[in-house]
Amino acid sequence: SVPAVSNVIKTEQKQDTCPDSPPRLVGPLWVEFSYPVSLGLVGFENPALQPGGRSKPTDCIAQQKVAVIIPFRDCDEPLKYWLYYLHPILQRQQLDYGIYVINQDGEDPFNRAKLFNIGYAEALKEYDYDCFIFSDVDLIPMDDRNIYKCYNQPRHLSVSMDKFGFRLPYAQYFGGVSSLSKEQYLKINGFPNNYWGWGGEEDDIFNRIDSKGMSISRPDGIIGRYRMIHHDRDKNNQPNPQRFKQISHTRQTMARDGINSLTYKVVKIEKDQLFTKITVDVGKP
Ligand code: UDH
Ligand code: NGS
Repeated sequence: SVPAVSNVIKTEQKQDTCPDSPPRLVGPLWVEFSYPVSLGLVGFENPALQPGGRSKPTDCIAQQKVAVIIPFRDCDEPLKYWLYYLHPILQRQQLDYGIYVINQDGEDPFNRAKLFNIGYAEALKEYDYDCFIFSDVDLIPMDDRNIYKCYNQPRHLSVSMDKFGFRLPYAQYFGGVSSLSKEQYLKINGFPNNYWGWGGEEDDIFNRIDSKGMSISRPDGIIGRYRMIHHDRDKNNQPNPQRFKQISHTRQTMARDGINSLTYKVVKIEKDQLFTKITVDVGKP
């Protein structure tokens, strides 16, 4: 009946959009990796998480729907710390978010940028995300005012990393943690699929952004501090010898190499309480 319908509308309108400055942020954070953390502990400390590492604010409507994409292979220890530190931060930031760990199957050279593209595609199959965070598994923000959302321009979040002496290694550096809205991502045709092994792919992404007339948005060097979890360089992630040649041709290749040319096979999807793990066959170099 008519009265019942209007009642429903009233209840749905009760909640306001979350504020620009989330009220429960604390600012600088203590981040260290000297004691071990377990997934059980992370689950215990984050009881409100939904399967797949999903969460949204209960007291307001999140400004953005954010998929966090993590490229992954054989990095379980860093992942535990990442989940331990990031879940509480992302909840304080009042985001409607999900965590997607994109696990490269097999032993071929690692393909970080392609894993990001796959994460973008797979996350959108599940929910109407409008913002994508692309994060290495080993980077932990040291200040929760560094908000994991999207901005007017593509955002570089990890501007002040401990391993670089808390400054940018070079002005165009776009590695570590970044965010692009769906619109910004599609404008650059996503990321390259052909960077096998270490290096260069984030410079290609920078070139894509630059060539489309966008600029890089960044937090200041205090809010943008990060700690990196120490680990050994992986044997299957040798420097890509093609990378310098490749980044010199981004402007010619980007229209045909990107989200519009992405091919892969999903091997397995696992829903943990703390994250969604998608194991994929990315093909061969
Ligand atoms: N990555 C992995 N496993 C790898 C290589 C890379 O998960 O074997 C992911 C991870 O999210 C990492 C990111 O890709 O943070 C960037 O990797 P990188 O090699 O460019 O840079 P980094 O120096 O090396 O951070 C990460 C090596 C991870 C150790 C794996 C132990 N088997
Ligand atoms: C540049 C690489 C980037 C890399 C950055 C920092 O030289 O991919 O160093 O590397 N670009 C090329 O090789 C073309 S790091 O110190 O983190 O190992 O991200």
